Amino acid sequence: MKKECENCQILRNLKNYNKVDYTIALVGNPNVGKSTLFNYYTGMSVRVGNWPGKTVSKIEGFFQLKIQDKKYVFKIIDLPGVYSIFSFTPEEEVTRNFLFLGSYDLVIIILDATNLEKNMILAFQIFEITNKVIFALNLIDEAKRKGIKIDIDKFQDRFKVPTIPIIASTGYNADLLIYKSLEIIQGKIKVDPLKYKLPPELENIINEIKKEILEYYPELENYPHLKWITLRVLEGDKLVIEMLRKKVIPINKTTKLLTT
Ligand SMILES: Nc1nc2c(ncn2[C@@H]2O[C@H](COP(=O)(O)OP(=O)(O)OP(=O)(O)O)[C@@H](O)[C@H]2O)c(=O)[nH]1
Ligand SMILES: [Mg+2]
Repeated sequence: MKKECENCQILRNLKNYNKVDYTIALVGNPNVGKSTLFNYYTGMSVRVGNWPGKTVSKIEGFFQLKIQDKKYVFKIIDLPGVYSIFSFTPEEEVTRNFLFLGSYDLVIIILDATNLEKNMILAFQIFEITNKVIFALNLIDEAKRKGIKIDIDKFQDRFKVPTIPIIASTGYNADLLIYKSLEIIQGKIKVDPLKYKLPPELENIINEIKKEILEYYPELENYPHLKWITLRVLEGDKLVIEMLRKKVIPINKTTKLLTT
């Protein structure tokens, strides 16, 4: 089969560049290979190892994707591994705050192909924040070794998210992953991930809270994170409640991120 980005090339160890074209964030459960992929792209050597919780803060690096005579500079952000973004642990707070308040063009959700079901919990939480996502199905060498077969076409149809099987430790398909990411960022591929449905009683409660929020803070009328914020209020999320109270939600910044 002819590879889609036959003429793609990742240029790492970037020294000279004028500006960053796009920012990509790596998000996923602990120990799924985020830092391994980050090191592959950037030529850096942040800590990797076979135990969870190695990355505890946000780390930035840079690389280029060359397609024939075009070059794109990417900033890539390695985030701490988390099982959820409900902000209980310091790692969750770093990742959650970045997704909610940070600037980025796309989130690469890294999934462990040997442990897909568990990984999807976080994926659904990310879908609530942004549509600009792609799945990197990592550790497919391990999955193969364990006899796990994944039908990629069925998988991406089911969750409505483009999915690229990769091996972060060898760089297999890492160029294709960025090529597809670029197509999503540039709007050539539209992504609208499957969202989970809440029970009608809960939807009613959410709508009531939403109304109250809008009465106090009408600027949020067309804010795409409004439902996400409302759910956080329902949970008693201190940061979100405080930001609402002070009316300091970064409306413009995140609006850009959400429209696909
Ligand atoms: N066989 C195989 N091993 C991999 C692959 N990707 C990563 N690994 C290994 O998986 C382990 C975890 O990788 P990390 O990159 O540290 O994972 P992480 O997601 O950054 O982990 P945290 O920072 O703890 O969340 C390391 O031992 C890697 O060498 C892969 O595609 N195949
Ligand atoms: Mg890491």
